[in-house]
Amino acid sequence: MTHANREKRDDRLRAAAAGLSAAVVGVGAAELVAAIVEPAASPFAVIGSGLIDLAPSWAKDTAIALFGTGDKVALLVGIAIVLAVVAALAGVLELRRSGVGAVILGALGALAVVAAMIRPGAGPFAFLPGIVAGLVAVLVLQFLIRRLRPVAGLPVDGADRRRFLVWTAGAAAVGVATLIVGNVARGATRSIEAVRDALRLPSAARKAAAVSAGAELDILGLAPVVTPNADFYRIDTALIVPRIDPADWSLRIHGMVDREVVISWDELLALPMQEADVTLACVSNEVGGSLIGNARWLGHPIRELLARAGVSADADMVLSTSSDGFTASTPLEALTDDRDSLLAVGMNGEPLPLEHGFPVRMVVPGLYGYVSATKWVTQLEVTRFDRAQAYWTPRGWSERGPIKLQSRIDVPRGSVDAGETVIAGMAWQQHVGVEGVEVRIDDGEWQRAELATAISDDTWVQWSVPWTAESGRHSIECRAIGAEGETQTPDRAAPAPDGAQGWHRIEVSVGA
Ligand SMILES: Nc1nc2c(c(=O)[nH]1)N[C@H]1C(S)=C(S)[C@@H](COP(=O)(O)O)O[C@H]1N2
Ligand SMILES: [Mo]
Repeated sequence: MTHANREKRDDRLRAAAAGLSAAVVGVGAAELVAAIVEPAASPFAVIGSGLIDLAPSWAKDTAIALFGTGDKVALLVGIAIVLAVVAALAGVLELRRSGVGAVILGALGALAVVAAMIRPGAGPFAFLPGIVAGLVAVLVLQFLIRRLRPVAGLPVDGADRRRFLVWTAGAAAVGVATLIVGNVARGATRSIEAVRDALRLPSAARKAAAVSAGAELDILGLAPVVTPNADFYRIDTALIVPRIDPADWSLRIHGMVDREVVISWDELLALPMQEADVTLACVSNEVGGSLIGNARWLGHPIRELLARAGVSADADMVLSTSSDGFTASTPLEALTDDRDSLLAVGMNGEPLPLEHGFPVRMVVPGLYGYVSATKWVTQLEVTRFDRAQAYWTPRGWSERGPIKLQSRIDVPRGSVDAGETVIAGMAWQQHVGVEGVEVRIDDGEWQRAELATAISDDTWVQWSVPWTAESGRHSIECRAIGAEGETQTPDRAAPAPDGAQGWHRIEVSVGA
């Protein structure tokens, strides 16, 4: 390679570094501005949320399959990688022709502005972080690239290139520092956590019976029958957890009603509260998966509030909306019959954790979360299935989502010593109930498992079978029997469109 060619290639690398550095400064400045004016308008958050909303159901399922509940982190890392590549390219192009790289970075800023402004619940300053990101990145890019160009006919020399490097590294360092400050600043606005911590929830007028001692088999490796809040699965489209001050929260019930009802936090808490043990399950849960959990919820029956509004006889659905624009379509009868459908404020004796819908969410026994369990709920529109669609319906999921009869093996897992051991797991069909579980080893005879005492028909139930394990490899399968006598179907189905099905089968190796 000739000297001139090598210089050219090195300058391209420098220009790429300048592009990267400009992007880091732009993003850092935007995060800082977002932390001050509107945390939810951070360019990363709004572009990520936009991608989540655009994603077809197969993409969502693939993301959950690959990354589990780490899918959001994976998305943010993905965006960062794409941004880095595009910014480096913008640097190289800017060196070749002034203005080209600037247009690219400016366009990225514009994208962030649009994504921020079309978010449901966008505030008046939602446009600002994106504008700041674009402007700062363009100015820094042009400043740095100018340093790589001959001035007044004098070629760029070694000293110029060293100065360029210092500027580029310096800018990147400033960018990283602002990024850190911006994120710390966002974390420092902990006021909602403080409000939550200070809350005292009213005690229940209708308490749930104490969980019977027979409900918990206490087997190592078996899921506990009541899931601690910290271990409760989290699934939602919210890249940034909504932060709602209860003082600002209200719920509006409208649509096909005799009179609109608006209820504030204080009004809600003054109503009689009820406890209910309900197992929530995600429609995306694979056979044997862990997107399911059980909690004791505290809330006011939704039925009572709907009665207050007076529901039209033609209505057959309630479209619930969250503060961040998610919607769920719940069959009206699931909210008006005698089941414990709650407007919940408490989870396992605490106010709802922020990620689980603080201050108020819906909990409906018997339906998958995507059609019933709206977190951060702010509106209930009484309507009809032929008039309105919920978030996941046009994305390939059924408009109705009753929970399927399912069972899962939790232990043993992987390998076990030969001799006396135990096979144990969970079974569920909320609001129907489970009558039994059967297990078979190496495709042998089905044997009946011992069922723990179910907390209620609205919760999952533990089961176990003693097993004398002989060394070698074995397969274990389970199937549940529903309270109405039907056996869990062996026919496999993927989660989309209305929930996975099939028997859970595991392989274990038994050591000598
Ligand atoms: N606001 C809002 N509520 C939501 C969702 C969402 O994306 N946004 N996802 C639903 C889905 S798909 C499920 S499975 C449950 C999960 O509730 P959890 O995260 O408390 O376990 O919340 C439901 N409520
Ligand atoms: Mo879900």
